Amino acid sequence: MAQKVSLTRYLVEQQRVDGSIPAQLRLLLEVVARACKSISMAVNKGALGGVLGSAESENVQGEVQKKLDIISNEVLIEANEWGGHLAAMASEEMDSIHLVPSRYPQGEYLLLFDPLDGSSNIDVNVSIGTIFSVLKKPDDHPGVQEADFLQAGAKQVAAGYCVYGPSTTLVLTVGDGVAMFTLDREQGSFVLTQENVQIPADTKEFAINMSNMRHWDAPVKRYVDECLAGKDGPRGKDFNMRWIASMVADVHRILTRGGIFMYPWDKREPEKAGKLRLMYEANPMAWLVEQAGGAATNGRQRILDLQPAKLHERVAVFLGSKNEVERVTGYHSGA
Ligand code: AHM
Ligand code: MG
Repeated sequence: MAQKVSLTRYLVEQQRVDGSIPAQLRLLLEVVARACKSISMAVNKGALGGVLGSAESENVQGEVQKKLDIISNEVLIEANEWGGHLAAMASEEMDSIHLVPSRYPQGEYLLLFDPLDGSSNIDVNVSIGTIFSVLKKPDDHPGVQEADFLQAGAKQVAAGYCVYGPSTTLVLTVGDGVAMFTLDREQGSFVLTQENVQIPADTKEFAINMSNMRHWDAPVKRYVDECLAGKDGPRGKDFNMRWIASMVADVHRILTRGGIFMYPWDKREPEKAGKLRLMYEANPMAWLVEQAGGAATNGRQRILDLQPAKLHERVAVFLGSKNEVERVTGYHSGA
């Protein structure tokens, strides 16, 4: 029987082969994976752990926080504070950046995360997840400021997510393809279950919240109308639709069997570029998708090229199978 490769062994071997994972980054990824393991345990306990329901508070985006949003945020902060690999962290659940306390050594990396994505699915026992993005702190000045985080997604040095579904799966890129690890609960470790993940360029499956259709822009409406027209329409084929309302789970499906995920700008809140956040939702997912041969745009530009102006900036998202993302992006430019 082939030997199981743990996340630790995978990272050590990657570090040896091409030096793509410096020691501090390896520690960071192991710490994030450990935190995800704890979050997975808390999620798994559900009502028995007293972790369901609202925390009766709001985050900086004005969204009501669930108990598990707060617990997951704390788990990630506590796990990452003391290792010496980080300079600071930023989270969907915190207004401003969180510096590593001065009693601990400062590292060279910046970590951003959405501690528990898909919050509306927590209490109904549907897949949710943690999304993370790693940047290098600019080394031209001492200390850390929020401005240090405002780097384009193309500058990420690692990105990934952990989906808490029927099984817990960690998906990772350090810029050398995408690897998936499944949590072996008996062993307590993540085991490599897929390497070199590839998204097919074509698909017959789209994901979008159809209830917002009347608020969409014309190019999005055109794209979805053509999918819905099926065999008899201009696309000449029938499409299937999925919408889990957890980006992590929708992206996981796309990395597994292809598809296109869309959360476009819409007229409900026209001053916002979209619902999803650029730095800790769209950027890490866009990089994973590109690393798996897919594409990710905001309808006009490649997501990874966007220069963030603020930490909690929002963005429209079209990602997944390359030919479909290029088609809907083309519709935005009048093609
Ligand atoms: P969250 O980070 O507060 O959970 O919000 C992000 C989630 C995504 O996971 C998902 O794609 C989207 O919101 C679902 O939105 P909607 O409820 O509008 O369908
Ligand atoms: Mg989220």
